[in-house]
Amino acid sequence: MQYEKMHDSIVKRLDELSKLPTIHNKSIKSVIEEKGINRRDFMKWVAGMTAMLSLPSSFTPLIAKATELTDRIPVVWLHMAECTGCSESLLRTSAPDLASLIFDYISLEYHETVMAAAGWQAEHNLEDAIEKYKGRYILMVEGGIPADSSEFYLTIGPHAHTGAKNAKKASENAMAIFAIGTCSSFGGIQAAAPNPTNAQPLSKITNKPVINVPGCPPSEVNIVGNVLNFILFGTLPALDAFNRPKWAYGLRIHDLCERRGHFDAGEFVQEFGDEYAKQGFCLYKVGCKGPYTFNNCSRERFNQHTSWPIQAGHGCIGCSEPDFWDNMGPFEEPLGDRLYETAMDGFGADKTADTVGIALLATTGVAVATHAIVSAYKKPKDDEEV
Ligand code: FSX
Ligand code: SF4
Ligand code: F3S
Repeated sequence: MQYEKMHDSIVKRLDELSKLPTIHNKSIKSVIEEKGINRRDFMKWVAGMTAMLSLPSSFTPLIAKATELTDRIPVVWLHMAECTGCSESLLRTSAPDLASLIFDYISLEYHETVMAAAGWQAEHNLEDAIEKYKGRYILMVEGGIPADSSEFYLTIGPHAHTGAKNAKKASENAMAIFAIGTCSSFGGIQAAAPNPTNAQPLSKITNKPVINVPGCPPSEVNIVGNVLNFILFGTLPALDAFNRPKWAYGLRIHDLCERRGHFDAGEFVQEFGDEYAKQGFCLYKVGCKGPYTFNNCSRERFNQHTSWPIQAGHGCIGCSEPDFWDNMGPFEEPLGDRLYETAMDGFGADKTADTVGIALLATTGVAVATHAIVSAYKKPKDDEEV
């Protein structure tokens, strides 16, 4: 019944969206065909997206339609202080997969890395896009934002507007706002102690609601999935204590990790390159922060779903958590039983969940460390030889 109602309201919303003008003369069908991707692969991708958004498979045709309509809602993407890894994650795959093709197809009105314009023209294009699509565009912001008296550490364009000024202005007129990447969500590396430029997350620059899509960088599916989710529902998704969509950040890396069986069996890599590393044992003792990190990397992976940090042999460094540079280090040592605390005190839509979540993390910290210590006494048989 709940799904029936949801289905009907999505159908209605997609019908309304399909009446809006399209910016392409081409359908997504012909765009993907030109790139040599057949309909079957497209539908496979759509089915995967449906599951990722935690929707039943009967919604797959609706997700296909929503994908078709991604060119009806204009997107403005701003760069602040960052490494452009978030855009790279999406656009610079060696053989563009569907997520990046769909991003190409989206009505991207302004994106400094991919647009042809520069200087005066670029600045003009941004003002134009904000004016023309007032109240109708999705704003995506990548990077931390130097604020207050340090605002001038980041200036952009011929008028040397500060990043904070641009972000604030673009936020005021946006229909929905996404902070893409950990820098924009939580400050990221720019905000690491001693935070010399007073870099702040986007949510501290605007009073409007911001959906955080952290990860340094986030995967392309989490970025495109958020656009699709907004197209489907037109409202904010269910968020966790740090305003991250639950469909993407609802579980810990540790919950979905392919090495989890080894963790439970007390089988740990003792140092990088040892015999246990070759056998794919758990990386907790060489610093994995998967038990404290909420993200879906193990399920979605990076580079066309090829691999992810733990598969490549290094522990998770907690890159989608607030203040991970300060709180999760040293990256190659276990967090042990140090309590995990976050500087984002009180920030978030659900304070109760926040308190419970942090208490859970603290308990997990102790439990995980205890497990690792206890299992040190029941090391794998040939441990002495290593
Ligand atoms: Fe870089 Fe984006 Fe990290 Fe930050 O990603 S990958 S430093 S999250 O803002 O460009
Ligand atoms: Fe995987 Fe890390 Fe958990 Fe080990 S500690 S199971 S490597 S997430
Ligand atoms: Fe980041 Fe950990 Fe995923 S380091 S990319 S959250 S595995």
